[in-house]
Formats: sequence, C-alpha cells, structure tokens
Amino acid sequence: MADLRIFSYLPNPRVWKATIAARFCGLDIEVRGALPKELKDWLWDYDARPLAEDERQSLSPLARTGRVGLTGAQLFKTDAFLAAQPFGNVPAAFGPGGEVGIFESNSIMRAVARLGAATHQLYGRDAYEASRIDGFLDVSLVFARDAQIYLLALSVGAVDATIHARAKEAFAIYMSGIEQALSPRRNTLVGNGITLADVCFAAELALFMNEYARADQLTSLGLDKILHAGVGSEYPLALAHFDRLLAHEHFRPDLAPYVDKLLSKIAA
Ligand SMILES: N[C@@H](CCC(=O)N[C@@H](CS)C(=O)NCC(=O)O)C(=O)O
Repeated sequence: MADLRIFSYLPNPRVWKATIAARFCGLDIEVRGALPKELKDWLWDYDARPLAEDERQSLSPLARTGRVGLTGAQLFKTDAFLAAQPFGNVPAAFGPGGEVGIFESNSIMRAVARLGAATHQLYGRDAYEASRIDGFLDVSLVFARDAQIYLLALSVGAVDATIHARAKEAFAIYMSGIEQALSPRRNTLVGNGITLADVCFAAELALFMNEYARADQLTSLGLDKILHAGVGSEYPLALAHFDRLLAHEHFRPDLAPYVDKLLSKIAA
C-alpha cells in the first residue's frame, strides 16, 4: 500500500510538490485523477474512481456544487470524503486506509517530508530551519491565492484589470522575497540543501507559467504579461534557481514536460 494517496485534477504542479518530495525521501505516492473537466464524472472519495453512467443518477444525493476552479460543476463528494477533507478541495491526500485526510498542497508535501525524514531532511535540520521553511510556505500560499484567482479568470476569459493588478502585485512581492533570500549567491532558500521551500517555489512558479497560454487574452484587454520578457533581469537569482531546480533529477520528471509545453506557447 502506498504511503500516501492523492486525488486531484491532473496535471497539477501542486500534486508534484508531494511527488518531488517523495523522490527525495524514497516514498511511494499513489496519484489518482483526471483532466479538470473530467472530475465531475468522478467519485470524490478515498477510493476515487470514474463514475459509471447509471451511478450519476443513483448517487445524485451526493452532488455538491464546486466553488473554486470547478465553479458551478456538480461534484460527487462522498460523506467520507468531506469528513476527511473538510474544505472539499483537491489535491486531497489520504493516509493508508483513507481515514486521515490531508489537505492544502503545502501540507500534503509536509506529510511526505515528515514520513521520509529518516531518509532525507527536506523539512530542515532543526526547529529553526523548519520554521523558516514554514515562512516560505506561508508567503507562497498568499501569492498562490491571488495567482489562482488570476489563472482561473484567464482560463474562462474573465480576467479584468483589478484581478490582473492584484496578481501582478502578489507576484512582485513573492519574487522579491525569493530574490532577496538567494542573495548573495545562495543556491537554496533555506540552509545548504534543497528543502520544501524550494519545492514549493518551483511548483508555484511552474503553475503561474500558465499565463503564457493566455497571452492573446491579455493583449486584447490591453494588459501586460506579468511574466514578460524582461522578468529574468528583474529577478535573475530567482529565475536561475528555478532553472536549476527544473534540471534536478527529482523535479525534472514532473515539471520539465509541463514547463516546456507552456514555454512553447511563447514561441507560438
Ligand atoms: N490552496 C489549495 C488550493 C486547492 C483548491 O482551491 N482546489 C480547487 C481546485 S483549483 C478545488 O478543489 N475546488 C473544488 C470545489 O470548489 O468544490 C492547495 O494548494 O491545495
């Protein structure tokens, strides 16, 4: 049995926070899920699975209206799912047997690091480093909230100047802190090795690159790209760090194809 099971829409860089961490720690993670548009045809449960056609009718009492990302969709969430996942979101992780639910991608990744601490210390060498890592994860979540609102609005053609301005400000605050933390010439955010702070940074920046796929929409609204061509010279250390992480053997399998695909949209 896997050390942790995760259910989510796929591909999802937030799931990869956990799978990257698992490679460092030698843990076994089971990932279940499907494309975002297909999750309305899945049973949201520890034993998540595609619904049979007749089940959509018989399980209709379970249908709950999605609020974030899957807004308005009828999602079939079991009572056990909601007992384990009180906010009802994905990625949703479960310990073996499914009774203990772990939610929020940063905390799912923390679970991996804690389970694998004897193999690799991704969550710092002591309480001070662990707390500094927590600081990076907290700041990342604040950025991720505005980034999520922006990317979801872009994905449905509903972005406006206010949403764009908030995301731009959130990006600048986040990236300035990352740049500062890497000055002068540090190779990781906390301590001397890669930690959860670096894993989270790589995943959130990769996710933000979905902006590349929506450049036309921004142009038609007269809005600039937040990841504009000059962003590399504004945050040279942060972006060099991202490139280093992307090339790392434990990050590459998940993140590289995803980032390459988004980068190809700039070229197009
Ligand atoms: N901050 C959370 C984000 C989770 C989240 O907002 N998930 C959305 C999809 S993007 C969801 O599960 N929505 C389901 C619903 O609204 O019922 C994380 O990092 O895990």
